[in-house]
Amino acid sequence: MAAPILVVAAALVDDLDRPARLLAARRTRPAALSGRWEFPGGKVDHGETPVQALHRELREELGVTAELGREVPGPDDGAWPLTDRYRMRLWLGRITEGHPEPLEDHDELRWLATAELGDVDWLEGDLPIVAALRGL
Ligand code: 9L3
Ligand code: MG
Repeated sequence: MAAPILVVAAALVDDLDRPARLLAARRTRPAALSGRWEFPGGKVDHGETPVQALHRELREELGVTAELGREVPGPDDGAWPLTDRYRMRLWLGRITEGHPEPLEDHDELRWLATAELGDVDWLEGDLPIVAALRGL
């Protein structure tokens, strides 16, 4: 089987030290994932570092610039397994420029408080990350 493709994403929070709210985005595509919520991000392109890719994705998908905080490591060598094709790395982030808008691949954004994290239908692969972030 081909090596899994690396995806990067951000848990955008209102405050990196004392996060109270987290930005969730509702996907519009592909059809199988449409309507499900996720941490914004996407695939790392050739010639990009994961962090460069994440900044590009946040600009393209939400129109924002963010300062990245710590990486939230997953169980698979630091990454979060998504499917047999994809694994994902995720960083905390805080928006420093721009107001987030669902510019591509999303049709709705929500700032969720801790008590609201279970209110949206997260992608399967993102659920364990949501659980890991609850402790924050
Ligand atoms: N994916 C899952 N959770 C996420 C992100 C950003 C992506 N938080 C999955 C959905 C797609 C694949 O990774 O199957 C590639 O993502 P994209 O490039 O379509 O955003
Ligand atoms: Mg994406």
